[in-house]
Amino acid sequence: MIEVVEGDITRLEVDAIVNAANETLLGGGGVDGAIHRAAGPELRAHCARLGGCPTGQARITPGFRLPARWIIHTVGPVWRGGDRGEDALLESCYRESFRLAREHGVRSIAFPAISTGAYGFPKERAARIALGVMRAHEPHFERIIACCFGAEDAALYRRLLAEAS
Ligand code: AR6
Repeated sequence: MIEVVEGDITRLEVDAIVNAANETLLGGGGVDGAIHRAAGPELRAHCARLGGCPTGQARITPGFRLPARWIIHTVGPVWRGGDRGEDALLESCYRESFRLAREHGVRSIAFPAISTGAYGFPKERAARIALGVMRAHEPHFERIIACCFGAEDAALYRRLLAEAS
């Protein structure tokens, strides 16, 4: 079942949360910064050993001080106008995150709106891609959460979910 939750992803009590990281995996601003602050310095030390992650792929780490057991770090595409493969790369982020989640026995997972902050991906276009991959994975999970940072994003996700049902 897909749920829309408004708020800070670091607070969610789920098996795994997804991080919108950059290719270094060493932290940054936005949701990445919030996750690193909440998980504690052990996360950066652990990530430093992973050797980065290419755009469209994902890596998994423990959640350290988070309520979530796992953090799945994925690197969304920087929006460059839409004809540089951005849609396929964003879809790949969601798919690869789900693939790692299933490999690790994750039953509940929360995603932020990957690429729609600093990386500038248009929000509705990104949400349609996110929800498409989430729907395809619904049978394999107890809870799939679209974690929205702000009422406007939550309203967008709720509208798109209602449109589809
Ligand atoms: N919980 C849930 N969502 C959040 C939170 C939070 N605590 N904080 C922000 N968001 P962004 P990107 C939302 O910029 O566009 C970083 O510096 C935010 O409102 O975090 O993929 C990385 O290191 C937006 O809807 O990620 C990369 O360099 C969404 O999360 C770069 O930013 C994504 O915004 C990645 O950019």
